[in-house]
Order: sequence, then C-alpha cells, then structure tokens
Amino acid sequence: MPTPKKRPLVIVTRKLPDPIETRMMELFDTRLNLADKPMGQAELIEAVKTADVLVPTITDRIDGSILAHAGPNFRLIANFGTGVDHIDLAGARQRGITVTNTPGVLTEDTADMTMALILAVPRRLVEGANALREGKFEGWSPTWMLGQRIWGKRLGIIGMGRIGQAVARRAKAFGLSIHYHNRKRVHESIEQELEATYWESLDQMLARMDIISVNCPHTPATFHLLSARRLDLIPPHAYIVNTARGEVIDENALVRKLRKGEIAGAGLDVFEHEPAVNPKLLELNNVLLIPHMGSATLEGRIDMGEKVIINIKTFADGHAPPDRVIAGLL
Ligand code: 8YV
Repeated sequence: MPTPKKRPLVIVTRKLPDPIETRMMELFDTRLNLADKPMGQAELIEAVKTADVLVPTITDRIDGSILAHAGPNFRLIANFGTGVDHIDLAGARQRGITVTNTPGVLTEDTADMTMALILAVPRRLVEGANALREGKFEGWSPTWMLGQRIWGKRLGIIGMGRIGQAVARRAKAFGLSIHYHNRKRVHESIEQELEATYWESLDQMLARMDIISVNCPHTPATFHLLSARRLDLIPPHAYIVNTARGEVIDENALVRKLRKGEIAGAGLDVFEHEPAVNPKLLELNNVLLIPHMGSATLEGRIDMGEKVIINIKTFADGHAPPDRVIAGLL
C-alpha cells in the first residue's frame, strides 16, 4: 500500500478570513498569523527555509534576498492576490518554484471601486460630505459645490484586461464613451460590446480624454508609464483614477500637476510607496485618497482564499495548479 502523502507545511503571512483559515487548517499543516503583524525579512527567510508553501500578500516583498534562502522543500508561492509585482518571478522560475495568484475573483469589486472614484472625484462627493459635517452647509445654492458632469465624457482606460473591461461595462452605463490603450487590441466582439475605441498610441489617447483610469498591472514595462512627460499631455480639465498600482504613475510628477491645477483631480486607491502616502498628496484638496480598498469585500477575500486553497491542494496532489503565473517543478 502506498504511504499516505505528508500534509504540506503552509505558512500564511497575514490573517485571512476565518472560513479560509479553518479550511486551510483542515487540509494542510498550516501556520497562521493570527496577530496579523506583517512579517519582517528574518521571518520570511525562516518561512521559505522551512515551509513547502508560502501564502504571501502584497505586504510581503519576496525578492531575491528571501528566495536565496529557499529550503529544499519550498516549491510553491500561492499568492493571496492577483498582482505579483512584490515577488521576484525570475528568481522563482530559476529555482523551479511555482507561483500562483488569484485572478478573476476580485474583478467586479475592483471595478466597482474604480467606478466609485470615477463618480466621486468629478462630482466632489467626499468634499461635499466633509463640508456638511464641518457645518458649512447653509442651504442649497445654485453655484455651490459644482463638479463636472460624467455623462457624455470620454474615459480612457489604460489596461483592458478583466478589470479594465469590467470598468468599461459600468462606465458605458453611465454614458461615458470608452477608449482604451492596451499592449494588444482586445477581440472585436469585446470592442463592439463596449463600443470601445482602441488607441495604439497612449500619448494620443491621453491628450484627448476627460477621465483616465489605470487598470494595468505593474511590471517593468509599466513602471511610471504615466511619466512626467505623459502627464503633461493630459488636458487640465481631466481626472485620473488609479486602482491598479501606484508605481504606474510618477507620483511626484502627478502631485506637481495637481498642485498647479494642470490636472483637475485624482482618485487614488494605490500609492507608489505603499503603505506610505506621499505627504504632498495629503495637502491637496482635488484628490480623493483611499487605502488600497479595491478588492476589500468580505466575499472577495473569501473567494481569493478559496483560490489559494485550490492552488495549494492541486499542487500538493501532484497536479498543475489552475492559477499559475510561474510554472515551476511539480
Ligand atoms: C489584493 C490587489 O487584495 O490582488 C491584488 O493585486 O491589489 C489587492 O486588491 C492584495 O494584493 C492582497 O495581496
């Protein structure tokens, strides 16, 4: 009779929703982080030395200096999240370590949050709510708290993947015309459904939009994609929304533009040096800043956890996990 396989040692770096932790404990030899204190470098090194599987999040930098300590059993990084820019993918590939993520399940939540920012910034939603709380509401006025109309404007989406398309679907219903820039043009049927116009040149698109939404991943190719030069192309009446990654925008250059009124406003869910927020951004009142909440729904986080479990379980059973970003050795 074959000897039953040993349960993999899974180290989870942050507190996950209860049902996910319970299920992980049932299936694997799981070490949780109930205190939810982000792990330091030394703890991460210890984890990859001893574990079979690591479940990190965006708050863990799994770079070469960590992977260099990977023990002989360390074979899978099952990331809790879709973006994998905090993981040294080349290093993982080189060492035969598989990397998985959680695509798809946070698309709609992130698109909702993007749409919320698209509406909230031009319509001054938070500014109005704050003014009311501060006792500044002295009755309706024909000229107070005027924002910009959404209906009929042009939305330029940078990155037309799952989230970009989900944003486009919502935006279309709000009367925005859809424009996009992507590495590759999307299928004709999607363009037709969204009535979307493809711009091969990002520069040309930026110069003609009323609202710009960043929905592409952060990769070496998209770092500071919205550089100072490109931000200069954006017309002064336009708004920028970013629910993807802070690194895609040159944040200092954005601050300068916003400060001078050369860009009308910004809705930012992500920041270049997260969790630090550029103090210069905090001084501006034409920005709405929220703390990386794009996927923050209970349902979404449970679905993400389910994906992590499925990826680990299939891998431990000797199969190719469904959400492989890097296919290591099985
Ligand atoms: C995740 C995200 O919640 O999935 C992503 O890429 O940006 C977030 O919404 C976070 O990354 C968790 O690791």
